[in-house]
Amino acid sequence: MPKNGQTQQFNKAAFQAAVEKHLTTTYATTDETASTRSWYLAMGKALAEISTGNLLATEKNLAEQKARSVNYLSLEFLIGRLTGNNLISMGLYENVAEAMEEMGQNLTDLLEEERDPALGNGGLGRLAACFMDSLAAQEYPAVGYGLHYEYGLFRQSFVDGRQVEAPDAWRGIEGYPWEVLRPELSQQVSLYGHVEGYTDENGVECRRWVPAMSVEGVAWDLPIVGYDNKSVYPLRLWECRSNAPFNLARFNDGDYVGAQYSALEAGNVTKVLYPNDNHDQGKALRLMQQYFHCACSVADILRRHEAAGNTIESLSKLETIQLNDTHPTIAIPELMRILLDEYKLGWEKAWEISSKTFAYTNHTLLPEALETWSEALIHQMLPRHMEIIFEINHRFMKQVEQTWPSNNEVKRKLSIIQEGPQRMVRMANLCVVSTYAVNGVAALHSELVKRDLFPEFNEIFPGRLTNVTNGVTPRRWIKYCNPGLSALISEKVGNDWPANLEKIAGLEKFADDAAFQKRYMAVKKENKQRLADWVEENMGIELDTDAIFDIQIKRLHEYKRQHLNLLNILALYHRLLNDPTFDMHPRVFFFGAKAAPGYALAKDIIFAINKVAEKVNNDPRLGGKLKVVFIPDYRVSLAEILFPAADVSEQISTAGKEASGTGNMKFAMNGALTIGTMDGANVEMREEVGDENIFIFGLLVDEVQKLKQEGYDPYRYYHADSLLRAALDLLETDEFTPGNPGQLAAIRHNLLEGGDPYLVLADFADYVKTQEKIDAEYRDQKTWARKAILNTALMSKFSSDRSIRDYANNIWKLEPVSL
Ligand code: 6GP
Repeated sequence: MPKNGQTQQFNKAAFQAAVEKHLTTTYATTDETASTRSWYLAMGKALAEISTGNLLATEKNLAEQKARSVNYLSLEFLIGRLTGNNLISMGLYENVAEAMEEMGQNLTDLLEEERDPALGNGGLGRLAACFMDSLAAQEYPAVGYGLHYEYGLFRQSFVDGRQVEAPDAWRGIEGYPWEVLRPELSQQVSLYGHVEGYTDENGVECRRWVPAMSVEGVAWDLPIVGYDNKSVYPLRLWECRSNAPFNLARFNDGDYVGAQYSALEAGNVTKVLYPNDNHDQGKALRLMQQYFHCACSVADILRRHEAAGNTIESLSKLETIQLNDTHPTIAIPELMRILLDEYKLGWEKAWEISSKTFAYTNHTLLPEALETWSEALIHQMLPRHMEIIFEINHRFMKQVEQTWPSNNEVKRKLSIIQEGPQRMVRMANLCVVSTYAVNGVAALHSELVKRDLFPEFNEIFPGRLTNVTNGVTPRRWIKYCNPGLSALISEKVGNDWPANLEKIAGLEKFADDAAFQKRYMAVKKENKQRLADWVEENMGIELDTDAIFDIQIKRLHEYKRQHLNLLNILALYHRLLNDPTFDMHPRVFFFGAKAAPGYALAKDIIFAINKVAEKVNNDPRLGGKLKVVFIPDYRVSLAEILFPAADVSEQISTAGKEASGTGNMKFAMNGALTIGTMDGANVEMREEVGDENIFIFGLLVDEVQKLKQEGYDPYRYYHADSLLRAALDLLETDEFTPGNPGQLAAIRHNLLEGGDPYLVLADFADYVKTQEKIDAEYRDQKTWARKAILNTALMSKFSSDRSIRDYANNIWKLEPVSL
């Protein structure tokens, strides 16, 4: 049983009274008339009362103990539904199920009423959510700082196979029951204006920012409940509200209407999450979002620090700020500005504090994702910050000159300012120069960060560049989403594994146990049935759970190569129809993916998969052997059904492109076997499970680089491989778009004339061969079960608890503090 204090404190009658109270006073309904949704909301509010109390107690305790904390700054937190997960962490799942049952309500139905807070795009945002969970579970003092977007990631539907986006008002009209407004924590954020010099009372020449307008930042806290402990940490999300009249310059000029108009614009700052994954769009409003986020968060960190009676000189001893990719980089010049202009510390002192406070995580090597901002834009919106960036660069360039005298090439490469017709600020360079630690997110990725992205930085700042391999929380991604497997694990290794995933290795010795294999595979079957039921109910497609469930779920991106998967499907289709000797075990290929609304080829790939699905699923000639299911509106709550149901996990990015991946870990924990390239964390997963228990294929990083250097010619593969040719050529016919040939041709065009930038054709043959191997091995269910069990047993390294301990021990130097 959990040792959780909260379970003991739970008073059923008081809880039920709180639910009743919220039904009437908050949602203006009664237990006779209330909808399931109102019951869910009232229950959520009653639970939030408990967590808010613990949040305030945690806050007080940490301030009193002067505990060192991490501040995790991220523009994205893809938390998913909180209610079920928080109930598990609070140790109240059964108690609340019973309490609600007595009130005539079924907990499972109530949980289905919650809409996912989709405040992130993909990997980076979901990692931030897992990290908050692991910080709280291990009681490493932490505050998560993000934005309270009015609209989360768009909702996706398909109209004639094409992606259509709709706004996601995730809070509904009633608001989100778990969030609590913190009116006392509001901040004012300045924008635009100019910088002026002045002489202070001691005759010292100073600079100060005279902003032209300000907006208000309002704090909402979401509770991150520690698993099996009492600590609750805030995920603090800032909402932008306009101050009216706030455009001081225009207001004073008499432009009253103009000033109000800008107020409307400022109200937009936190309206919507930018829907790009691994891609920088460079819009002014995005820079405003970033600055708004950083200004509110840095001010709040300083407020906490001072309220606890600490001096500014001790800031870096008590607080560390982790930048989740470069999106919050502007926090660096913001802290410098405050230390220089408000605390009047002088450059050396301010720099010493600031550069010992910040650390930065890099999440991608893709050039199109590396952020740059035009100097002109920063200068206009944040004139003082631009001055400070120049000064940081000026001092850094002197250091470069000392290390590489008169070497202009190195200077050009390392400079924070990129020269050209339009000068740009390179945010990653600013981060590396201004932080005490820079980490990649998997061993291979961190090596490539050192070798290819920042080799000179690695020389000039020895030891600064390091690795922390990603992980995922076993609470949400095993215990909550896979109750069948969880029960089986607990029976064999005891029930404390969710907080100590090392324990799961105890399953290894049952891998060959026939009775255990049976039960393990029975759980898998139930999970496949749960997914099949969802698909039938929501999409009207009937599935056979004896088929191999093969799943690729992640953002749609060329580098992730959903189109490689598609080409294999087309090859299977071709062979089933044309080769009488060809046989295959029935297989269902599942996809789940959103494409950035402006990413045309990604949308074409979605369309093509949907069109192929339509045909394949209804073609009697295939004898039901091949099914394709593209799950619409892929999100965390659907992931919770998909991961446990997978037999095969698709992790097929071009080597060197996927920094880590985290879905790969969730699949393997839940007993899916990976088909994957030697990329990201696949490499370390292979180390853990052994080569026999994972299906690796494709070019290695160095082979990819070599092939590109030598001049890659996709036509060579096209001409040499008749199966590949057949698959590609199908895209030009009207086989899947009757009467409209060529509707799918854009993909073929990109792969042939377009030069196939992600080497899909080069990896095709090996991929097909490896899929055939999987087909053969699946037929031997005993061997398959053994491998699946070993995957679960050998995944403990990939708990985000381990990742967070690595950060805490090697980077942040944090100690746990229990409540
Ligand atoms: C992602 C990486 O693509 C993925 O490989 C990694 O697992 C994840 O970050 C967490 O580290 N990157 C992004 O989502 C992104 O937008 C700028 O990077």
